Amino acid sequence: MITMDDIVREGHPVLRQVADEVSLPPSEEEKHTLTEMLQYLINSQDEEMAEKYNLRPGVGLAAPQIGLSKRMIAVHFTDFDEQEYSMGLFNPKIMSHSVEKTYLSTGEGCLSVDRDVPGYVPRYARITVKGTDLNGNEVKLRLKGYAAIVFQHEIDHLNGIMFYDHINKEDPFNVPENAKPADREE
Ligand code: SB7
Ligand code: NI
Repeated sequence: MITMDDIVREGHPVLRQVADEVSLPPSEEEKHTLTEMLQYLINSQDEEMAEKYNLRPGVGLAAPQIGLSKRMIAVHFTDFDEQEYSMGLFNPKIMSHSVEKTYLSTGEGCLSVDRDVPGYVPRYARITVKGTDLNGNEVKLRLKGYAAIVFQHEIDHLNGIMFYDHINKEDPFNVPENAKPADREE
């Protein structure tokens, strides 16, 4: 079982590496690891499990965060429009994105970052993602708002990018150009 002891923290070079593609079909070991990553997220959102094993709640996890430089992500969350996302993806790729941006008014956090980093993280408002799921099926997802933000945060990890790399250093709460908040009515 994956716990916080397995999560690598900022400063570890693996978080800055460009992760390797998983050659398809994935091995049994790769499928097992991705299943465990998804299970971490499910456990971390279960109050009893989270308390018992000291799990910090997370809606997503990327393989580099457990020290594995491979293109694998897991997500587990319900979007603002009640749509549920619970899956593991091999080789997720953003095929296209909007010009319009979005951001969370609360900023972002990361299981690999043990401090608050305030500021808006500009993200594409809409993305299309392709990847291969745990059953070996090719999937194509059209995502907007919060879901688009979570997938971009995870795919960034595969490219060695941390959420705070996107924050405007001079003015962290400057509203990004072309952007509407994903979590607030305007
Ligand atoms: C806020 C939090 C996350 C994504 C987008 C906005 C995920 C946090 C957990 N992770 O560190 C996953 O990489
Ligand atoms: Ni993260």
